[in-house]
Amino acid sequence: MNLELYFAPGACSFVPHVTLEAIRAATGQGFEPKLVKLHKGEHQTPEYLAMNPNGQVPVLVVDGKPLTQIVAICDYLDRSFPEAGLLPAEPWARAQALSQLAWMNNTAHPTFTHVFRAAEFAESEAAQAEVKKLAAARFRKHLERIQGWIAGAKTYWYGERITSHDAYAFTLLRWGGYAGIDPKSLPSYLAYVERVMGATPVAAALERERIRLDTYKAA
Ligand SMILES: N[C@@H](CCC(=O)N[C@@H](CS)C(=O)NCC(=O)O)C(=O)O
Repeated sequence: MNLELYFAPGACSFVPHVTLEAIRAATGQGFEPKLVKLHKGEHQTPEYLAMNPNGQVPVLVVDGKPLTQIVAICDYLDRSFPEAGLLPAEPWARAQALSQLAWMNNTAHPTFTHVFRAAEFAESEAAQAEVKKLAAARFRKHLERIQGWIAGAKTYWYGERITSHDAYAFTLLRWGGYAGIDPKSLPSYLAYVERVMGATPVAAALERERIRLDTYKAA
């Protein structure tokens, strides 16, 4: 199988990026990372839009065929490489895991988009500042919910194996820094993310993307 991942450093494409590194570690199946320079508009070219009409990362290309949307990509990778143990096998536990992944993707993630790209949601500077402030407060509640979910985690979200959930949890806490949320104010979430960052598949993706948990700047 030939796998290519279109990704941008620090973006949500970190989730399938880590997932593919976890698959490589568990099965030996490799993938080709394809860097997309968002600041240069590489996601808006006709060729890219033919793969993903939304003009977004990530795109997973499987034997020449593009697949978009993180939840679909993670589900596809889990079904293709069950030995990597990315999602629980038991139907109810699997549905719960997909429910959490979908919530991170369709609720927490778009809330952060309102912080990061407020100009797309309001015209005047004052209105944009208000959108940003309200979305940042809401985003903090989302991070607190994730902190509650991982409260019982021994090592990673699902025990000893790194999964897509760990990569999303890292990404959202990292984005929190841009929303003015100090990761130290979520101590058990931070301790968990520090463990996650030390795992081999995560460390490989962090290195390739050249990112760290350093987005928070004290006011
Ligand atoms: N629901 C989409 C979200 C994708 C998304 O929001 N991608 C962002 C990066 S985190 C992006 O490519 N933004 C570039 C743009 O919209 O211009 C998915 O799961 O793939």
